[in-house]
Amino acid sequence: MAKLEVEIEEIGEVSVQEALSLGLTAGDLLRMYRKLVELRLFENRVEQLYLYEARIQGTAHLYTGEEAIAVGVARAIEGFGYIVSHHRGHGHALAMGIPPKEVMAELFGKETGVVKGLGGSMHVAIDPKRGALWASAIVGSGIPIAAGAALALRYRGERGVVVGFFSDGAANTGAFHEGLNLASFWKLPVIFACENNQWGMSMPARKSVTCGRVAYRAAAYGMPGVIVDGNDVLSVYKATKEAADRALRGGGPTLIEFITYRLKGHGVYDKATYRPKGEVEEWEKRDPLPRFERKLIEAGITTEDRLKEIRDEVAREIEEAVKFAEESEVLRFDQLWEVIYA
Ligand SMILES: Cc1ncc(C[n+]2csc(CCOP(=O)(O)OP(=O)(O)O)c2C)c(N)n1
Ligand SMILES: [Mg+2]
Repeated sequence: MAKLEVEIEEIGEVSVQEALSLGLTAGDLLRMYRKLVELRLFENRVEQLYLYEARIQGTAHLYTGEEAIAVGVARAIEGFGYIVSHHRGHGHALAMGIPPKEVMAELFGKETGVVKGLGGSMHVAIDPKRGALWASAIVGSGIPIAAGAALALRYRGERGVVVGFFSDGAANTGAFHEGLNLASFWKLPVIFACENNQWGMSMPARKSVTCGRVAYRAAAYGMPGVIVDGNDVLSVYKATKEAADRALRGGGPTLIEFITYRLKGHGVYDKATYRPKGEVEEWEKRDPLPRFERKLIEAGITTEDRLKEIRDEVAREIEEAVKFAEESEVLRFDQLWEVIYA
């Protein structure tokens, strides 16, 4: 009988020492910490604005708990990378360098928002000049789009890599299989970045991913599969850098499964009572922020006082973003003509 070989690389926790040997500087590590804080405090504030202050309408899917993925990926592809995002994209947008005030204004539906207030929470990670190509709330739809963008890079002769973000639920859509197969067939410079946050709405990934691990599916499409500690920003960086280097060398796509956890409900209004007792507490012990703080202090990169200063600075920046968003105007009705393409 023929046998399918499934060889999966696993990347566990990466030390500060190893990260420095991979080319990151102490300054880079602190900038990554600042970004992690920006993503976390942004989402904390957004939750408040929706749930307790009722200052934003609609809904939002928070990235809380998954920050290490966006931050590690964005750092690893800085200068040559593009991303395709999805419905949980606030973190992707901020990690790619879209200013918090523009993301916040988009949530408020204001013309100063990333897409003029016309897209809202599920379309904040769209800013091509910063490498954020596209975001769609249609689950899985970004996967073949990421492959298509990588094909465009090939056609233009541009040196670059596209990262397509999606989560465990999306790995069960037809678009996933179509996108991976085509990318492998054409050896495209794309990284399929599965943020396995353990849940697709109220469906646990342990049930829906029938072969156990999303990364195993890489074998079916003849590409490397990697399982990564998605709550360790340095592991995320290392895995993404390896995959990006391979793609730039013409080695084709990689499927990376980042193991993480959605610390909040599916959307801001979901209390997630379907989760087993104790699960959140277990994952809180692996929260990417305190973990990175401990590593930085233990490695002598910084002090608790400096980290607190960073957190305070970022908190002020988020408050300014809220003020900016509130004081901005909505797009005028007659300006709508400017954004109609067909
Ligand atoms: C094609 C499609 N089917 C269903 C939905 C409704 N829906 C929105 S988010 C979601 C769950 C997605 O789970 P996952 O891919 O794990 O992403 P996560 O929410 O965990 O980030 C579903 C079913 C949708 N938006 N698009
Ligand atoms: Mg999920």
